[in-house]
Formats: sequence, C-alpha cells, structure tokens
Amino acid sequence: MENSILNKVKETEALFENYEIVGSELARLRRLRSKLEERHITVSVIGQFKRGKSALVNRILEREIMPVGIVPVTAVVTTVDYGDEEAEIHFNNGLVQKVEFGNLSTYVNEQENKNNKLNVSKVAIKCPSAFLENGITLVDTPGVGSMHEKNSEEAYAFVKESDAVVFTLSVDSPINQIEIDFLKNAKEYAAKFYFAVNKIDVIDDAELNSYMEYCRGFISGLMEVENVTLFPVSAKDDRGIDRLKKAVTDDLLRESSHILEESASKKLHDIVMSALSQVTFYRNALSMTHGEFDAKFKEMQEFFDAIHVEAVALPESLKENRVVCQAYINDVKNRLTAKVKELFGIDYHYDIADIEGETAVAAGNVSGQVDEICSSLNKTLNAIFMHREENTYVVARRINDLNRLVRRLVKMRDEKIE
Ligand SMILES: Nc1nc2c(ncn2[C@@H]2O[C@H](COP(=O)(O)OP(=O)(O)OP(=O)(O)O)[C@@H](O)[C@H]2O)c(=O)[nH]1
Ligand SMILES: [Mg+2]
Repeated sequence: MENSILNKVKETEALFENYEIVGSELARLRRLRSKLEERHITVSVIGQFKRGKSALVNRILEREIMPVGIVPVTAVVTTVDYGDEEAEIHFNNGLVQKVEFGNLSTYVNEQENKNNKLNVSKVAIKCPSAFLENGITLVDTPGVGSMHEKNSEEAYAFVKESDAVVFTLSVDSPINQIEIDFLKNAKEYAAKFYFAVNKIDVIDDAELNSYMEYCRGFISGLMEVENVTLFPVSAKDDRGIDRLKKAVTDDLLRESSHILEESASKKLHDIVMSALSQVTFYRNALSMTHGEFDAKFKEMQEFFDAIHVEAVALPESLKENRVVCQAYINDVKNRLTAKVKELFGIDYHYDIADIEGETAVAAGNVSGQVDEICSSLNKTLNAIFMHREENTYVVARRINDLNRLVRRLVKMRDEKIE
C-alpha cells in the first residue's frame, strides 16, 4: 500500500522532470518522497489565535520554549525535532543562524518581529523530549484570524506540510466561522485530527460537559464522521495533556504507515492540481498575442540587465565573503521569482540554499553566478518567445503536447491512489 504511493510519487517526479514549468511542484514532490522514505511524521498544532497553541506545545514538550502571551504572539512557524538542544533561525534569503532558546522571542514573537520584518522563513528547534523520540516533528504555527493577515497565510501554508494536526479550541469561546473555514481547509491535507479543547481550568465540570457535547456534534458534522474524540486539556495546570500525548504517540506508532500514506496521497493530489494550473498557464502564455507577450518579455529583459549592473557594482569586500555571496544570490532568485509571478503569473521555482558556513557558495565571481541564474530563466522565456515565432503548425504541436500533459494531470487528479 505504502509502496504504491511512493511509486506514484516517483512516477510523477519522473514525468515532471521533463517539464521545467513544473519546477516548484517537482521540488515539493522531492520533499514528499524523502518524507515517505524517512517515515517522518509532522504533527502541527493549529487553530485560531490565542487558543493556547504555543502553551500546549510547551506542555507537550514539558519545556517552556515557545513564547506565550495575551496578544497575538506566534508570527513564524516553529518546528521541533528530537535531538540535543539547539535552535536555528532560517531566513527567507537562505541564511541560517543559531540562537539561544532565550532569544527565540526576538524572531518568533509578533510584538518584537512585527509583520515578520526580519524575514524569517521558519525556526527549527531540537530538544530531547520523549514525545519526539519516534520520528515526530511537532510544529507550533501562527494563529489564524487575527488582524495580522500574514500569520494566517503562514498557518494556511503550513497545513499543506502536515500529516496530523492538533486542532486547538478553547472553552472560553464557541467554535466560530474562522475556525470552521480553517478546519475545512486542513481536512484536505492532513490524515489525522486531534481536537484539543484547551483552558478547561477556567470553567466547571457542568459547563465543560455542555461545551464538549456542543463541540462533538458540530465537529462530527464538519468532519463527516460519526463520532470525534475530543481532548479536554489545560495547558495551564497540565490536565488532560498526558491523555492527548498518549493518543498521538500510540496512533502514530501503530498507524504511521497508514497516516503517511493517506497524507501523502492528499499532498500528491494537491501537487498535481498546482501543476495543472501551471501548465495551463504556460500553454496559455504560448497562445498569447504577440504584442501582449512581447511587452512582458521586454520588461523581463530590462530586469535581467538591471540585476547584472547591480551585481557587477557590488563592493569588493562583499564579494569576498562566502556567506554574504550566497545570501545575495538567494535574494536575486527571490526577486526573479517575484518578477516572473508579477508579469506572467507563473510560479518559477529556484532552490534557495540554506546558508551555513560550509554550504555557502565560493566567493569571488558573484556577477558570473548571477548571470548564470538569469540566463537559465532567460532560456525558458526565450523558449516561449521562440515558439511564438515558430510557424503556427509547430506552435500548435507544442500546445498539443502541453494539452497531452494537461490530460495526464487531469487523469492523475481524478485517479484514486490504490
Ligand atoms: N487559563 C488558561 N490560560 C491559558 C491556557 N493555555 C494558554 N493560556 C493563555 O492563553 C493566552 C494565549 O496563549 P498562547 O499559547 O500564546 O496562544 P496561541 O494560540 O499560541 O496564540 P497565537 O500564537 O497568537 O496564535 C496566554 O495568555 C496563555 O497564558 C490554559 O490552559 N488555561
Ligand atoms: Mg502561539
């Protein structure tokens, strides 16, 4: 069973390798394959802001690591794996910086890192908590629904990477539309759900019973299952935490193959859907009028020229530092991706290398490397440009080839993975 999904991922990977246009989907497929091969399970704690997600993560880990507070706090995704204590900040430009646990708040906390002005992509922590021992990655996510829209986007995006989720509700407010929408979305990606009903220390038993009854009925309907198990907990006084932890670890030990397979199959479906929209767009760009395509093509060439001029003019002192060079190159990649998106609506993918001393690029010829990066993208655009210039028969054949790929993707989308 599990091999069949792994094979399916490999087959799709082989297919996508032939089409540059699905580069970012190919990168996601590769991540999915290595997850399946390593049998790592990602358990994310998700929910509306201020439900006590970070406090719950701390209780599960039995450590006060995540910043907690009365105002919206968590601004970036924080993953926690088993290992000796360490914390790394990953930045959007690929830089990775080790920090002390005590300094995490500077990067994670919305109040200190407003609108993620520090451009943190994620925080990766290791700690020797028993809960993580069997290959679980526990993830604290920003809450949805606060005025900080970026936090919701982050949370929505991370659900796609989750195999199981601990959906966190809180007894001080009934489930609302924001939570319903988020839950419906999460259902598309994660294979296993645990519903934690937090803050039970603030109400008495009778109130808790009626809250639980209301929630159970409501969530069963939403999840389309007859009965859901809820986990009443208090991240403040520890009540119910052991039961939740035991349920998660027992299930994951027993059903890890099944959970991985089910969540991989949902993710594969999503990747196929996204490739489908990509290829459709590429096909459409090919079918654009000359005037329309040529104007966008010209703007892109001007952008390449400006980047070249900028890279050549970089100060010598900067060019000598390997880490700074790699950060600059990653930044160029990010800017190119954004420009292509703006002009063509295409998600052009570049692998952004994590930068640690030994992985940074050789210093020196930065402008040469920047030219190389621009030139590979330029080649793709030129390919479209050339095809535009070809006779209508050739263009029609190419569009036909893309149509075949679209049909294959549609078939994969509709296929049930056995
Ligand atoms: N009484 C009580 N308060 C709690 C409990 N869990 C969390 N809190 C409080 O609820 C507030 C929010 O907790 P956080 O853990 O920061 O909530 P969050 O869901 O991570 O919030 P965001 O990161 O902003 O989405 C804090 O003031 C916590 O002290 C609990 O079980 N009981
Ligand atoms: Mg939080």
